[in-house]
Amino acid sequence: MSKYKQELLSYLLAHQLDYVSGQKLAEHFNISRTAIWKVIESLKSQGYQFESINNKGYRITSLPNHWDSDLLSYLLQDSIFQQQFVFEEVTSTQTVAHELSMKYDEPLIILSELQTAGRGRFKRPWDSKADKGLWMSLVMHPNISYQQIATFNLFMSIAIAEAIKKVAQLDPKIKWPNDIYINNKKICGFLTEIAGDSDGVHTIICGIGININHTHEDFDEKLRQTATSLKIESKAILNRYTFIETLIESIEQYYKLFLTQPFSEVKGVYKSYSMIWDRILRYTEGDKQIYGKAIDLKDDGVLVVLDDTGELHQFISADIEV
Ligand code: BTX
Repeated sequence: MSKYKQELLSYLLAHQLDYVSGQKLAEHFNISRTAIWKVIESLKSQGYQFESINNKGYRITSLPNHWDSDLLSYLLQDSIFQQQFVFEEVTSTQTVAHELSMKYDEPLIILSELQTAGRGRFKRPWDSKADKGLWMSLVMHPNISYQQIATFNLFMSIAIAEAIKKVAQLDPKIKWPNDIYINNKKICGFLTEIAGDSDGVHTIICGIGININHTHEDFDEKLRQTATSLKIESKAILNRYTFIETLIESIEQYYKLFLTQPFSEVKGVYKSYSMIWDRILRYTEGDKQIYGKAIDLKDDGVLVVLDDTGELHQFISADIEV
């Protein structure tokens, strides 16, 4: 792709409401109109759509659905994630993120169209079809204690739920500790891995999987019973760039809060999204299994569950059957 692609794309996106003539672009970039035309043709082949009117010029009318690192870097230019890595296929963005986190000190985004070995917690497989979802790992370098990391997932859950609500006008629910559901089906799972030393946690690698444009048929028979997507729920195809822009903004907002505020500050918001509150559910952690009702979420992230004999149980992470 032409070396002018990123600059021309940024210019056209910044003037998305106006038509920009080939002549004006040629003068602005000091290249020929033929060179401009070639870049535009190549953008079209990548899935960008243009409206072009004689004497007026070009206007971008639609963004591609495929991940394009130039477009991402334009949309995320004000974000803390200035380094983005986009792949067609990886085993798992988590694995790539671990490797890259050793080389870079700044926050990173790793995205892939397809994961061949996407993973959930306890090495459970995460279904990651090409072009359908958002399979992403974020690398952040905080300077926090091991104790503080316990509430990270709580802040991230709110960030993801709020982005889904804002973009798709749906009613997402948080399933503690690391899932988002809509209408009792899982739309998102995320997992947090950390690296640290005797001073505390220096790296967080948060892997987020969100089903965006899946139809029922895109899930295998078993997942069809338990999984859903933004498209299935909102009955509309969502542009993944619109979603990622809002998601990253929301994550940054809650990441800042996580670094500066105790969980108690957002506990009310968290509880308003929670789907496990005051319901008798099955909790499994290792060998332990109980039926009970979640009655409190402490400031250190511990979930307190009351079982039917009146005994209290504390969980730091558990599988909950809803
Ligand atoms: P989890 O262990 O809570 O959820 C895994 C379980 O969710 C699976 O056992 C299966 O039942 C179900 N499942 C698998 N795929 C899907 C799907 N696409 N939609 C809904 N349900 C599904 C949750 O783990 C954490 C998942 C994180 C995935 C991201 S994707 C980017 C990053 N890279 C990577 O390898 N993992 C993370």
